[in-house]
Amino acid sequence: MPAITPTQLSALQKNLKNIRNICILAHVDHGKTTLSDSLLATNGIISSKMAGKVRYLDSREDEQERGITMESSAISLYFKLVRASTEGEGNVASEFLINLIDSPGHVDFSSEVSTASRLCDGGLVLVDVVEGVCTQTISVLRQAWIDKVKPILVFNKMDRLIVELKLTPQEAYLHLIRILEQVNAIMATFFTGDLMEDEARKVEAEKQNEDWHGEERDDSDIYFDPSKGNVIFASAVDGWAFRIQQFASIYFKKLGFKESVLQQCLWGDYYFDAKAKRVIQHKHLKGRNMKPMFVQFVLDNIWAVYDSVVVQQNRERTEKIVNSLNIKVLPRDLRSRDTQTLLTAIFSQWLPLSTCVLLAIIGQLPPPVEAQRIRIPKMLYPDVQQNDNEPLKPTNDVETALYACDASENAPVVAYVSKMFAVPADLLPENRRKQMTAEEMRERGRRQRALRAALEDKTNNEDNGVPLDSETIAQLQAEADREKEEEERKAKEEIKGERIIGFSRLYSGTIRVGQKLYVLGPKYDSRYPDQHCSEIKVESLYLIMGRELEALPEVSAGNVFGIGGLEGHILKNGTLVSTKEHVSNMAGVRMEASPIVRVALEPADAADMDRLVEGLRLLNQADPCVEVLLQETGEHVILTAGELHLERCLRDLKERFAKIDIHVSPPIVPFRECIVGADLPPAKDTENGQIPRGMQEIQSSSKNITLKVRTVPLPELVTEFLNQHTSTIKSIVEQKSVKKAVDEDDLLQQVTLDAGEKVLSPEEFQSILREKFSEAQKQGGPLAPLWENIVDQIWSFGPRRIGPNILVNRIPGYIRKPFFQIEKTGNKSESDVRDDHADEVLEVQQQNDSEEALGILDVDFPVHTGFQLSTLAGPLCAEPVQGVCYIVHGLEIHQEESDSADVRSKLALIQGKVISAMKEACRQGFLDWSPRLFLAMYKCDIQASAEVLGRVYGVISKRKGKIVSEDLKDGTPFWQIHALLPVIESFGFSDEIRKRTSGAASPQLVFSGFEMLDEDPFWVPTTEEELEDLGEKADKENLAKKYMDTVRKRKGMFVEKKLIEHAEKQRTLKK
Ligand SMILES: Nc1nc2c(ncn2[C@@H]2O[C@H](COP(=O)(O)OP(=O)(O)OP(=O)(O)O)[C@@H](O)[C@H]2O)c(=O)[nH]1
Ligand SMILES: [Mg+2]
Repeated sequence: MPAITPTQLSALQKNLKNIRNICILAHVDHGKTTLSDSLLATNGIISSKMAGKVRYLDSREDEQERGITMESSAISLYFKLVRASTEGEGNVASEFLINLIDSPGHVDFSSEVSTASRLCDGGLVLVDVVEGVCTQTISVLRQAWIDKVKPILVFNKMDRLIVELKLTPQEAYLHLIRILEQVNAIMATFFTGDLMEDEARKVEAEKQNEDWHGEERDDSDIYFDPSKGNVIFASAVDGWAFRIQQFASIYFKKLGFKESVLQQCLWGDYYFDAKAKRVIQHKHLKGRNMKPMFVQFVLDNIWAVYDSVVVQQNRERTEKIVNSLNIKVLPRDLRSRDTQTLLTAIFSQWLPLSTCVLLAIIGQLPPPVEAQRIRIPKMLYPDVQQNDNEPLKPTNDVETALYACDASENAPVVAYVSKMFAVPADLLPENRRKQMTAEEMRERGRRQRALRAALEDKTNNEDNGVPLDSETIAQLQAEADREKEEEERKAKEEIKGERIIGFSRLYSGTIRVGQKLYVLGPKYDSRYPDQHCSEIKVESLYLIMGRELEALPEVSAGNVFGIGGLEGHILKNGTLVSTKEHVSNMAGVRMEASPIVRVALEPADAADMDRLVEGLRLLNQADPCVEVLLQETGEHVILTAGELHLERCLRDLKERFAKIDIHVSPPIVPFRECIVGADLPPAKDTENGQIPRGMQEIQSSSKNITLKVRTVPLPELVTEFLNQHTSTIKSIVEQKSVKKAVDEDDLLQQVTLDAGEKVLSPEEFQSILREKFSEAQKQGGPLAPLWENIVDQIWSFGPRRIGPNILVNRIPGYIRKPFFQIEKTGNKSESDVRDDHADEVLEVQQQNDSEEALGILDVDFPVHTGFQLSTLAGPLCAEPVQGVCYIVHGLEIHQEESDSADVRSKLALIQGKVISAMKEACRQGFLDWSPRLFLAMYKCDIQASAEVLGRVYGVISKRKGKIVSEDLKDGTPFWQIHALLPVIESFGFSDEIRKRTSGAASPQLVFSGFEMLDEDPFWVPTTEEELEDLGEKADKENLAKKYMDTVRKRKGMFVEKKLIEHAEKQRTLKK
């Protein structure tokens, strides 16, 4: 039971100054959940003896089994701070409410981190001092930076430096300095990144002759520095933590300094000259061998405790230390053989983790009022330069309320729902079984006693041969039975199913149960107030207490809470508002990890299909990252961020959402198709002379049109550029197609875009693209002349209009509008904008004289469509094509084939044939070159000690991975390995590594993009040498072919197979 009642908590919710909303962030396994245990113990939610062992916030069964957090969970904590009053005697107590969110560290769940940090004003960033800064450490720091979440750095697992690495205090100090430098270097990169953006804005403003209002940024307060109080040293398992401030307050009198002075020199290059009673710097040491003050006054003490308790297990010395620290340890604990108990007993009094962390949170992290002033403008206007010291001024009443975190009655309600989560319905407070009141219990006890007495009476009387009062007994018995039945019935009636609760933060106003609010979806745009918007009634409000929820009648601004009644209105995130005036959408969260692992699902029993569909609907809602699709083939497909995420989703589906057995297809991994021309001659000899490679001339089967298309590979640097700027192309296409067909829009929506990609303006994009092509021209090669002027002739990008392939128009006498020229649609009437894109043509030399005859404009769009289709599904295994340029050199119309009246009536048919002809031309042109497959790759980070290094390499190479780098981590015996691993080979990789190294190494896999597999899937040995090396059948496995065939087989496409493997043998058998 919490030490404080929900009523008290909701009173606390109103005291804005004393609220802190914080999250715990770190790389996987750096101790987040363990640390939060200690904080929970202060509220009596778990016993302090068990803190660090139960990992209470890992409430799922699989989280406990694997020891990995998979969902972020929140808890509200109460903290009372008693301070000596500044004026005169007596103490002042202040009460604080801390809403804490524990987030997962595994990359598969990085979306949970972004949903958590959005709701918080501050964060604890943990670093395991042995592993140091890891990949996720960097990304959580970046997330905090983007969301303007103020961080505190926690050096966790300090005990490992002593017990495992056996460092001396001096060595440990140097080690810590190094990690701190690394973390600060990362902060500096974010800062310079912002500076560069400012610079770009300034240039832009100057270009347009606007005044530049930007101010100089100041980076002094973004760094971590123990003397500023934003660095904590901790050991979450042993339950201790300190900031140097604590030691300063212990020592300042003894050493005769001011406390504030000592605070400044307890960390850094300062030494204490005991004789002169002075602090000196390194240069004044004059060869004396002295320890830095941090070592002398802080680390040495802690090392001494570990030394006597754990290493030497010397009871006398321990007792001495206990006495000198002036703390009391039970004799039982002192005698205990379990060193852990003794350690905890000492540290929980000397340097209690919870007090230190809570004080740091209260002292360093801003309350909602302060935080919102800076965070909200950034959320509303992410593209405007902002200075934390002088945040933007509100421009209307809603913004005023938001910036000030106005909790008053008439302030507009604005809340942000960052994710939806599922709770078993029987855990909701309204469904929980009521506890019996004391009165009821007494009454029940009385009746039971009466019954027992009557029964005893009966037996006694039987012995004595006295007739019994059977009626009374039967009556009592029946009553007891009825009661029992009643209870059972109630228990059975337990509410089944799952409820979806919104995980939210209220930024302004007060919400009450029963209130009506508008829900704005992520696509809501204040210019179209009726779209993506609906109205709901608040069904319930909850205080989130880990796995339990407490019902609340109302919530006021500045708090994190749960809300019921959003089912069917919000899918993953959204904004809740009480008025539609002046509000804007806060829901535009960017995806950190794009889901890459895709599986098809079907129920084990076909009759359960409905339940699967329902389960998938719930899953889609309850998980911020999963994507659920119904494919054209009728297959249900889910996309997940990785293997572990997939596992969790399946478990949830099977056990909670669908409650059925499910068959899962092997994971489907995407490929890309591409061509290279390295060792092929640039032109082919045919009967009619030379034809350039990739050139195809194809007549449509309706015979109306002949297309001449040349397919060539794009220069690598161009492909790379296009791949990096998908969202720029998307935004250009969107600007071009405003008001055009709606379904196109949806096509674009299906593409998940990378986070962190900067959207360029069309002009910028065009000029960089030009540079890239001219660079490619300079590099020379047989294709170089093709790149001349190509940017002006771009017709389209594909597939889906935004992919990394280009369609180029070089039809003589046919000029289209430059792709990058965007008309302001304002002065164009809607009828001018045509679906078929003919409005983008500038000049046509019409060869025909009659209006009716087939013209080039009629087939413009079909040619474009043919290109889009053929790049969406390439010739190898119908996967998307990348890095290919299709140049339309000619489009000849054969008027004689059809009379003009006929053409108009059959236009649709003819257009269809043109699409197929274009597709065929692209396909054949593609196959004229040497095709290649691109594999989706994972970037893989592993830390391993030298002993298991060999095994790790073994597993990586078995799975066709590549080592990119390997370094010995400074000051530790660990190697840091970076490798690339094909996604298709990665299933079971983590488990295999863990097994082979007995758990000593565990990899982190992050999707890193596509990489070419340099092998032609159609290659067979032809020269004599190759035949000699490989034999006629080329028994050496062609990996590209293997992958290609796997995909073809899965898609039900034709797979070329050798039917007879051992023909010779069969012949011998026949004889
Ligand atoms: N030696 C030592 N081990 C610790 C400390 N803190 C945590 N651990 C251990 O580290 C492991 C991971 O701890 P967790 O708290 O689950 O880590 P986490 O950061 O919550 O992990 P994820 O949520 O999965 O990212 C557990 O085995 C803990 O016992 C510490 O201070 N010292
Ligand atoms: Mg955890």
